[in-house]
Amino acid sequence: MTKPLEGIKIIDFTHVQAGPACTQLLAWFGADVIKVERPGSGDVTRNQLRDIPDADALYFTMLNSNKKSLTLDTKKPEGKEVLEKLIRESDVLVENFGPGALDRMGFSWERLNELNPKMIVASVKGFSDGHHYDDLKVYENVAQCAGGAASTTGFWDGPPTISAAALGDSNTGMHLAIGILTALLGRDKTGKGQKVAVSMQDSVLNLCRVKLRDQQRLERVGYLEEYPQYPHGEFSDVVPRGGNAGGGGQPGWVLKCKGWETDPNAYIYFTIQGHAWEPICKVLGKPEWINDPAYKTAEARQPHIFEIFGTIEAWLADKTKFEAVDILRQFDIPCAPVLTMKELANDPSLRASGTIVEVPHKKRGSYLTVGSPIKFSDMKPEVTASPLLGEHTDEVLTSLGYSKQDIFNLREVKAV
Ligand code: CAO
Repeated sequence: MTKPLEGIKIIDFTHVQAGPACTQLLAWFGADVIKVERPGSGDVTRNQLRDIPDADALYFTMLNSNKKSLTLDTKKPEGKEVLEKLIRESDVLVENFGPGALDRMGFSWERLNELNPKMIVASVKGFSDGHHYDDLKVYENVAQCAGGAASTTGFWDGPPTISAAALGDSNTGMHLAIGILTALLGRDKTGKGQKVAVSMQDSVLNLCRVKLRDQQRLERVGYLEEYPQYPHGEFSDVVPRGGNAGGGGQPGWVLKCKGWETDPNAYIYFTIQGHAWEPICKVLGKPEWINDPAYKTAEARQPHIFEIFGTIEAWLADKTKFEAVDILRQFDIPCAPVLTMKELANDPSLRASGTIVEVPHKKRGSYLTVGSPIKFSDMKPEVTASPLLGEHTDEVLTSLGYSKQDIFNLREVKAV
């Protein structure tokens, strides 16, 4: 089966998570992704949090599948020469070095554009160009704080909180992938490459859009009626942390199920969607609430929403999270069990859909990873193992016209 991005050659100058997540996605969809790594060490994540001595860490294998690995010291003149050749015949270069690193290496946007005017140069940085923090190096949690996620996540009586979801890293990589695909479509029309830049702060903020909505509502009316602080608590002039409240017009909360005393994940998320109020009352054995003016509308329920959640928890006390959802799903009530990583890893539906995949690896045996979350009718993205460090160095150099002797010479000067 021909994959849509077949024939697109990508120089993957990325490391850690934000950049690799982007290029991995493009590789799944058929792009020829050549990861350029420093000889001897490679991407730092190969060594981070290893669970098997001498084998690439899961952090690396789970973000670099379907790629080739070329070791190249791009600070040495011989290495730069190889990189220039690669640039001349590639469609995209993706990088997420610290600010200024690519320029210091001698590959500014101007130089890259001169070497290959059709090439798209895609970058992730912590902050956008020209931002007053644009000199900062940034990791995930830094971005979550800078992008508005931390100040709006957690409970009102606790500190700003980081989400486990990689809002700063993988999310930024997904934004970059959209930018690259857009620039490729643009190139079809203009014949020209362009620079695509995504900042981690901007990508986090893009996902916190509704919190910026709330800031404006708060400034206009002084309160936010869907937050737990309403109507009994106080609002300041900034969007507060709302605990587990639903973000829109459907109040919701994380509720205890049978076994919560010993199992920290024996919970469901329960949403009180307006149209499901009648079935909710029937399930709970509270038919009198259906038309009671104190309960009938979302507005009337809000002042005592936690009393309602308490009643639902009493109903949940003798049901596991799975039993509860199996009952509630029959009544069109939006809900889900709080699933652990162990449960997700073994979920038969996720295995069947290719979202959780087991990948054979030369050194590790096999490992689990998250496959493509995007499904297509004409293509099933296949996940293949991440490359060993320098696994494809000879192959890539040969394809660039280097002879065996040339490759030997490059090795002698430690350029590859
Ligand atoms: N050959 C020779 N040198 C190489 C090389 C290669 N193949 N690959 C990288 N290098 C060099 C770079 O040129 C750079 O050198 P100088 O600093 O001397 O110019 C150096 O390696 C390190 O680059 P770095 O600043 O990117 O690395 P770091 O470990 O200090 O910082 C990080 C890591 C992630 C904080 C930084 O890269 C960054 O801020 N990136 C942008 C934001 C980002 O993507 N963060 C998300 C990471 S995922 O959590």
